[in-house]
Amino acid sequence: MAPSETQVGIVGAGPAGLMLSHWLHLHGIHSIVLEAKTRQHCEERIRAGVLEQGSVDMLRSAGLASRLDREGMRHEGIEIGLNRERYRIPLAELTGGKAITVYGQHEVIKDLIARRLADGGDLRFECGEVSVHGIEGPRPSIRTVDSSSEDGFLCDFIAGCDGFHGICRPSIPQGALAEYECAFPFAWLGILAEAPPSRDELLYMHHERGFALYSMRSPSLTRLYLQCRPEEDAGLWSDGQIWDELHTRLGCADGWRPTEGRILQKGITGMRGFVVEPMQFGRLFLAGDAAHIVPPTGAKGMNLALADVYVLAQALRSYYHDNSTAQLEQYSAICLRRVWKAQRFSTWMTMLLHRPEGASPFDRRRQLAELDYVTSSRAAAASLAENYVGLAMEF
Ligand code: RFL
Ligand code: PHB
Repeated sequence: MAPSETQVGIVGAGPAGLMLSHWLHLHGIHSIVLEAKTRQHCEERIRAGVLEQGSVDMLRSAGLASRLDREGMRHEGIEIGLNRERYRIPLAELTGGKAITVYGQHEVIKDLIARRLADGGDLRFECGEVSVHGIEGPRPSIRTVDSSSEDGFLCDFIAGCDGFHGICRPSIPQGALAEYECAFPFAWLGILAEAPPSRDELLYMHHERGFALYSMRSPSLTRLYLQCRPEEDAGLWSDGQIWDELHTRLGCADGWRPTEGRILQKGITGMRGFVVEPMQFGRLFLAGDAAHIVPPTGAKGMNLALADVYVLAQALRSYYHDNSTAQLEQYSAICLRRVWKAQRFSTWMTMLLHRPEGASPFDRRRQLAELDYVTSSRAAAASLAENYVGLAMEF
């Protein structure tokens, strides 16, 4: 069978791949998105929940925010908890009016898929085994193979938007990219509960027994996390044990505690920092989790994915419309400046709030002093707020 042709072949239908495809469409550039999983799986996978101000502005400017503007929950502050007390970080007040919006990643995905299909986009789900070829040459290709068929796609460029466990990054010859990695000695046990949120803002709680996070997804769904050990099995935690631990860690001196509800999902999320440099090899460009991951404490992963593909789409536009490769050559350097700042912030938030096992008495006191500083100094809170709502996009 003759291969299909496209200008940009995109591997992966997560936030990075779908958003890139939409931007390219707006710039008049053809793309095909090849996704291993089913559409339903992509639309139901519960992951991130916090959009930076810049991500919301970007979705609006791309014409993708009508449901986000109706259903997204704009939060102008977050709370840091310490010693059963809550301290508010007034994000909007400290950043000239910027805020975050709580809107599930799967809702962003649903909006993007619906819009790409309405615009006649070529999205292919359940692609079987996907492989990339000829990335060093002028005409790379993508091949998909399943039990009944085989397809080929000739491309000008390939965008590897296939997440941390995808095939694009490992297709780059060994030694061509530098890998930087940091493993954290904790994980999160996350639950989704059928309970209306009983606080208006997110609560990041430092507790002797470990970190806990109170978040939400909608007026009827709460999302909560508990610091646990990386090797733990979510199935070994009974619902009762989870609620007991959440009450112990999140409960406050004023009597507030999370409202219980039926637990709809539970799972363990490992925590690590990872970056490859550069985020490109030949005609293969990596974006989002395929190129970098951050620990979730800073709520940055999905936002970084959206920022990467904004830069990549602009660079591809300049290639096709102005016949210039200058922006494509700058793609990795531009993204990495933001990625490393997000990596710094996410690591700092993680180490500020978690309880490391075996910390020395010196480190423990230093950590408590840092929490005291962040919750009492306007300058320290302003720095947290500036990073949390998202640094300005740079080009
Ligand atoms: P994704 O979302 O992983 O999408 C990659 C897609 O590629 C597909 N794929 C393949 N397709 C074809 N062939 C192959 N060989 C393939 N291999 C994989 C996959 O099926 C998938 O559809 O990557 P992308 O687009 O780069 O997006 C990154 C984000 O998903 C991720 O950074 C965030 O979810 C991280 N994250 C958070 N980010 C935030 O910005 N704010 C948050 O509040 C936040 N909270 C979180 C998070 C991630 C979490 N987990 C579960 C890791 C909370 C948690 C608990
Ligand atoms: C979430 O709601 O899933 C969430 C919120 C904030 C984080 C991480 C995850 O830092």
